[in-house]
Amino acid sequence: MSTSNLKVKRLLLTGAAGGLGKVLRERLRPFADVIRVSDLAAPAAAEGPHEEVVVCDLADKAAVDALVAGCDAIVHLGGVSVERPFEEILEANIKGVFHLYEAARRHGCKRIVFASSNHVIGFYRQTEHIDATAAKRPDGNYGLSKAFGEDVAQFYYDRYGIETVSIRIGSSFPEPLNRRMMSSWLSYRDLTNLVEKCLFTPDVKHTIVYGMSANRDVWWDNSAAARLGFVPQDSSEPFRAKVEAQPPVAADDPNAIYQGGAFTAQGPFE
Ligand code: NAI
Ligand code: 15L
Repeated sequence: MSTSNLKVKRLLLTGAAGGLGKVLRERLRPFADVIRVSDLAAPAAAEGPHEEVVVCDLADKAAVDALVAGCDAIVHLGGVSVERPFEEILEANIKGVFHLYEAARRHGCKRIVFASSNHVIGFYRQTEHIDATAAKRPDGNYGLSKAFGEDVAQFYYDRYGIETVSIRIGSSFPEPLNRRMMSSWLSYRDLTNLVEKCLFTPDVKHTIVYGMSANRDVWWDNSAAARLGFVPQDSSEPFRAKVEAQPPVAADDPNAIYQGGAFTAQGPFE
């Protein structure tokens, strides 16, 4: 179905001071009367009455409760976005996602778009082709936290009817930075279009999709995203010559073996 012209009254965007948060703060503007932008690090000041800025630590249950009050939908980007010691991941990503869903339950917020990650399935090899129903194979503390987030989303749908689309984002940057990202890259335009579909497609229950553009060589069957009406417009192909001018990657480098690349070899931290 067409989701154009649909609008949320008040949309909460967490992680708004981060890389993708800054992008989506601008690009989601047409899809909400008011966007409440939030982060632990102070986001830029509100640009007008269509924005509300709230500094909030996702690990703080009471603060998250107040943050979610009055919001009709949430795009949840906030949290630690790289591999880190468990204690850091625990606060931002494990407690954080739980606080968010609890607040959504208390305040009757019925739609969440959760920024999950390819690191939920990072230990699959780049020679394997999987869809979103494949068993999870997290590649570290960070991947484990995103796997937990997806399970929280499923539970809050089954128990309370809160709908979520979990996007296992590949690599969303202005351009692919290395050979691995030729497969995992998601352009900002495709990210925005996908988030729009995740916000407005009816009856998504808990759906898991991959966040990738129409790249040439892919590891993921993204038919679940296609069912939401997502049609990627971009591809990593225009960047191939630039990326392949980089020094070759050794055959035993995790970046050449695993879908999760270097994340599979980080840690332990003590
Ligand atoms: P980022 O690290 O630039 O942004 C994350 C934001 O979360 C930061 O501004 C940070 O201050 C905030 N944050 C961290 N701990 C917090 C806490 N306790 N309370 C409140 N805010 C906190 O990451 P990026 O690239 O913008 O990613 C956004 C989301 O998408 C993250 O959840 C990340 O895990 C996910 N993702 C991103 C990918 C990418 O390629 N950019 C790939 C896969 C997943
Ligand atoms: C992620 O989950 C990270 O948040 C991002 O910074 C990239 O490292 C990305 O995965 C990736 O796998 O390229």
